[in-house]
Amino acid sequence: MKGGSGDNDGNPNAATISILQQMADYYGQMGDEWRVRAYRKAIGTLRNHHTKVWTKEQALALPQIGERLAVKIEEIAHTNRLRRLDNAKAKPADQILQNFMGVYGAGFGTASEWVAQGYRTLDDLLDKASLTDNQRIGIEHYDDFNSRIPRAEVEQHGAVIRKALTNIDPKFEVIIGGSYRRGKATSGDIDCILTHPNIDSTRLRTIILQRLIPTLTKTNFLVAALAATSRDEGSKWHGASRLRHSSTWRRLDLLLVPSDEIGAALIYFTGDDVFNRSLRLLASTKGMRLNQRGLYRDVVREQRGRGKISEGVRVEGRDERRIFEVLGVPWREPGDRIC
Ligand code: DCP
Ligand code: MG
Ligand code: MN
Repeated sequence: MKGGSGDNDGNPNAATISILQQMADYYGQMGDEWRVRAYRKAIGTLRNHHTKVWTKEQALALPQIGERLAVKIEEIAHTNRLRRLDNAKAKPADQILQNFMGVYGAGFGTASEWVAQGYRTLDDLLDKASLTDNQRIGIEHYDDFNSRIPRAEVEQHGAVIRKALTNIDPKFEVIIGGSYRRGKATSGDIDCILTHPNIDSTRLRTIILQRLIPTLTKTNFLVAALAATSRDEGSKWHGASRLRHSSTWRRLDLLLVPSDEIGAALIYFTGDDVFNRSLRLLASTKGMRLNQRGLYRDVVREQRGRGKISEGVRVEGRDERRIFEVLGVPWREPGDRIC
């Protein structure tokens, strides 16, 4: 219930009334009718009062205003705001932001924009916001994408991909990485490395994009394609998959890796992300560079800034253990790769 601000015009306590009204609205949303009544009474009193109320004592002298409200009235009169209201406003906004950040593909920036545009719920977004196709998918499958996937189901998704891929060529290999490889009981998504002993990255990409993805889309296993990238860091495909007889969509990430990079890719895709960052940092302190394609030596960096003059020479890419060795780090089982 909004207090019409118009009828407070000219009232010396208009600013105070407006803030008290916002508190009343807030408690109304919380279902705290007792406080709503207390605020309404105080507001009524102030509406009928024709001098500005500055102090707690002045407020207490008026009818229908108790100790706690009197303190608040004094705070508002002197600061033009009420910390309690700021808190009340901040908290839900924060929760909305958290909620929006759970939409696949929406980071802090997008989520903040949605909040700033006044959207409060996922339904608001679906009804009113202008969304990309992928954002719409992320919202429509919000609960699916934010629920954990049991190991057994992760394996079933992996098996579907393995079957389709070995149908194309029996030498293909599918390794499930991410939190699954670290031994977690449940995963946030399914991270699959696809590799072949003698197919290079370009042809790998062609086969996956032109044969595997269309095949698995036709059988309704793949239900959404969310992103495909091909950069220095390697080829990735992000999408969603669904098991037959299940209506739950799962987030699926594919990483396409030629065999001479498989060791570095395994390290990268096993994580966790913090472990990866610390390993990369360690490499750089030793004049080396680690990325998802390999470990490089003789990297020459600019004096200032982070630019590189020489990319360096790749010393290892194929052998996961050997990368640890060259780095001088004792081998860590995937399950121990957390910082
Ligand atoms: N990765 C990384 N840095 C990132 C994101 C990912 O190094 N910013 C690497 C490490 C992760 C792996 O990729 O372990 C897979 O990324 P996920 O986001 O799928 O993370 P996890 O599989 O570790 O956890 P979850 O169960 O949430 O999927
Ligand atoms: Mg994962
Ligand atoms: Mn992932």
